[in-house]
This record gives sequence, C-alpha cells and structure tokens, in this order.
Amino acid sequence: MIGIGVIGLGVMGRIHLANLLRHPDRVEIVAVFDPNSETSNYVSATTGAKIAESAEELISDEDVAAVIIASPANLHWPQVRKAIELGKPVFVEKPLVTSKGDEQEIRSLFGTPAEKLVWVGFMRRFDPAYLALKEKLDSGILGQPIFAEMSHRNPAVPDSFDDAAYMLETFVHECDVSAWLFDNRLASVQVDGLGPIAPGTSRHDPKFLTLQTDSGVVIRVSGHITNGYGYEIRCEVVGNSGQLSLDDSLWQQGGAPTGNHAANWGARFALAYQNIIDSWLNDLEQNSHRGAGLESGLEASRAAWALMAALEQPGKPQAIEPLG
Ligand code: ISE
Repeated sequence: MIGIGVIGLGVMGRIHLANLLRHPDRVEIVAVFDPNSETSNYVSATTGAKIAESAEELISDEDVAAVIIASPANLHWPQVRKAIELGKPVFVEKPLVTSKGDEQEIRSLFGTPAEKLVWVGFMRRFDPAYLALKEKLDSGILGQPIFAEMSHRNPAVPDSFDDAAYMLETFVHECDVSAWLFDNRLASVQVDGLGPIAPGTSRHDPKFLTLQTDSGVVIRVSGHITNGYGYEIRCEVVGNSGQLSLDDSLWQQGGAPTGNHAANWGARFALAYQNIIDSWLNDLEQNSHRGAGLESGLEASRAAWALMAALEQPGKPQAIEPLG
C-alpha cells in the first residue's frame, strides 16, 4: 500500500485523485492540500485524508510516500524540488517548470537518482489514439515522416490565461508529443500567425505555429482555446508512403463525445489520465520509470520558452539549443 499526498484539488487534482481511488488495494490517500479549505475539507471527509496546512507540510509528512502535484504551474518546480530533497517520488502536472531561471538547477540533476523520482503528466503518451498512431509510425508503415498537422482546441479558458500560459500550459502538449511521436527533440519553433487579442485578455487567439524536429520533420500547429463549442485534438502525420491520423474511436469509450469532439480535456483524455496514473503506480511498485521525466519535462518547457520568444518575431524561427 502506497501513502499518497495530493497538492491541488482543482480540475486536474480531482481527476488524478479519482483515478488513484480506483486502486483501494494499492493506494491510500493520506494527505491533501488546497488553499480552498472547502475543497480540502470535502476531500478529507470523503477519503479520510488529513488536511495539510501547506504543500511543504504535505511533502514532508512521514506518512506521505509519494506526491501528486496539481497546483498552479508556477508552483510546480519549487514543490518538485522539495520532494526530490526528501527523496520522494513525485508526479507533477505539466509544465514541469515555468521559470527559465530554474533550468540550470534541473540540468544539474540529470544522471542523479532524482531522474527516477520525477514523472511529468504528459498524458497524451498514454492516450489510446496517440499510442496507436505511434505504433504505426514506429512500424515504418509511413516510411520516413515528412510533416504533421496538429490542432489544439479548447472551448474556453479564463481571461487571465495569457500568451505565456498558452505556450507553457496548452502548446506544451504539442511540444512534448512531437518529440515523443518522432523520437526526436525539437530543434526550432516559430510563430506564423496570430489572431486578435480578445477584449479583457492579453492573449492572441487563435495562434499558428511551426515546430521542427532535429531530424527535419515539420509540424504545423493551430491553437484555438476559446472556440465556444468543445475540445478537439487533431494530429495527422504524412510520410513518404502515406498518411495517418488519430483514430477518435479509440478514446470515445472513455469520454463523453459530442459529435466528433469532447466537452473538455478531462473527457477527451479520460482513458489517458487513467493509464498514466496506473503506469505511475506500477513504476512506484516496480522501481521503474516509463513516463516523461526531468529531461522531457525540461525540454518541453524550453520549447515553450522559445515559442514565447517567437511571439516577439513572428515568421522567424527560434532555435532550441540541445541540452548537451
Ligand atoms: C490544460 O491544463 C491541459 O492540460 C489541456 O490538455 C489543455 O488542452 C489545456 O489548454 C490546458 O489548459
């Protein structure tokens, strides 16, 4: 039985909590923390978990053997750092890190035991549709991948969701999934087109990007996060002997599709979120690591930072230097 503490009981924290509670024989929710006391009181009453006074108190709790971090993005790395210091396995929602100033500290941890402790919540790697697409890509059925077209559409986001959040919390998925699909790091990114800044916000929406892998695969990405109708994720890959797209039928048994889209990401990726937590638990029990870790997490944030620089110079590629 693994004693788990959950930091952050918003949308993602509650999704991960629900998926952990599918394993009462393997997991005990021993502590929760959320600044909203009504939420933490409710979760404590329904799970029996104690309520920590702070994230740091939860991570330090001797009953907490492993930690789920689903706090606001800017708190992710400081809380992961604390878990690493205490040698505790930690599953952190993306992005791993928001501040470029933390890059060198993360790089200093490469090749240390910390690499086995940290999982980053890039759930598309565990989505049935993406797994099927990657399996076919890896079989060589497409020949050499040449380019891909990806779309990321949300029905709505808060007005406070700015261009930095767009890159670090929305497009960070396309940055990671491109590297994962093509087994290749991103070498450059650029912003090709920007929609208007919506009244009351500071973000351009829609956005149009071009990513390019080290091996030369070109990935065109469109983002529209206030479409008002639903959540859609599209991915088509074209190779020199054909094309492949995500098979929506592979996820719909887990979500609540409305037409060919879901109500939100929790529904579209319901199976992926179950699978990623199940895989994390397997790794905790088997002392293995099969998900996105420190390096993938940092690489995705570095690509998002490059996209933020690209916002200043639309049409100009921004190179992403290798980690070395
Ligand atoms: C959210 O945090 C997610 O991870 C969703 O997958 C993404 O579509 C959404 O834009 C993010 O805010």
